[in-house]
Amino acid sequence: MVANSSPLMQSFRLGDLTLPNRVVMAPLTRNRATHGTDVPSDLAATYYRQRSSAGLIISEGTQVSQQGQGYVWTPGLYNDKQVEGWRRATNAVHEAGGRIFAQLWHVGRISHVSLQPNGGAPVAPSAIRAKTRTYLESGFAEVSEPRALATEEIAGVVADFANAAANAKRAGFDGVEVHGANGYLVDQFLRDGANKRTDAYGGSVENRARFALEIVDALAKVWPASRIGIRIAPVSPANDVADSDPTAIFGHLVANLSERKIGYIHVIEGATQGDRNIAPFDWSALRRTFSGAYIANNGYTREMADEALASGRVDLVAFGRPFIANPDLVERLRRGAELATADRATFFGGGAKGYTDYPAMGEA
Ligand code: 8OZ
Repeated sequence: MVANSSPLMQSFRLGDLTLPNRVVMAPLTRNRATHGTDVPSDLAATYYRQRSSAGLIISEGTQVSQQGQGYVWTPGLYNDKQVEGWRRATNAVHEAGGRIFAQLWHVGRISHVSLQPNGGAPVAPSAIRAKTRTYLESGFAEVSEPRALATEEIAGVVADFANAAANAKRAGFDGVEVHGANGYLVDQFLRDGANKRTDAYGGSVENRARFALEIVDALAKVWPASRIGIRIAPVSPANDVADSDPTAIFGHLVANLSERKIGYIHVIEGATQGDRNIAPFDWSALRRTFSGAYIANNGYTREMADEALASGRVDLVAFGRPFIANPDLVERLRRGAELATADRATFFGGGAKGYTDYPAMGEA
């Protein structure tokens, strides 16, 4: 390894964990779980092991229940076989000296009846269909019409997150991240374009943040607060969500997360996988609202990351797509080496091709 004074290569204390560098592997949906069971395959263990030089790996979105699934072949974390599959992956990462958190995911209305228990309607805060598509074994499809969760049902969904968090512990993960971004269930509750409820989970910012905070409180019964993170995307239009005042809802949420002393917020700045400047938002102000670590994400280059880290505006930087074709991304960033480009055709689904066959430098 080449000695390097780059801020990206400095170690970081995340609670009681020492991350050897500031490079986080962002969660990446790859749709390669075992067909029919949604158990992570042995290929997943290889894939994550190859990327274990990241300061921290955040797993691909992992559904907390069958109801929480919105795409075909995404892995779950709600039964023993899935726990066993994930244990192979976490063992592989730990043997290689890495750390990995599980991203806990419930898609809410971004789903299709064919993926739901008994072919039922996907659930959402309100019965408003998103204008977006999902993909099934048969290919892309419009998402199904959702039904609104009854107030009495919400505790059960929170319990599914808690159960998956306990399973994450059994599976050997180092912590958990709530998927609160990209228009999935937690984000649907947060944002008033998707949440038209009139009960204690809708209306005011306090009410719309209640579901997210109840999940975090349930996770904190299973994990130390420092091992809990949440991913948010305050202004992203991904999956057809919008809010009339993102600063109000996300400011309130993050202030309350700060009181709970969770480990980090993981913030997609701008449009997911898109324009960082899609809407004005004061990321620095959000960061100052929070006492824990700030993981920045969205289109960062090495130069942008070093600058953001050096300024103190961010603590860690998550890279997503660059990790697909660069298993040794940390070493490439360290050296300022060229990055390989991933083949979009193998992003989602399939086997080893485009998943575990990208070489590290010098292996090609
Ligand atoms: C790409 C394809 C399917 C899902 C997200 C979990 O955007 C996803 C996702 C990304 O957060």
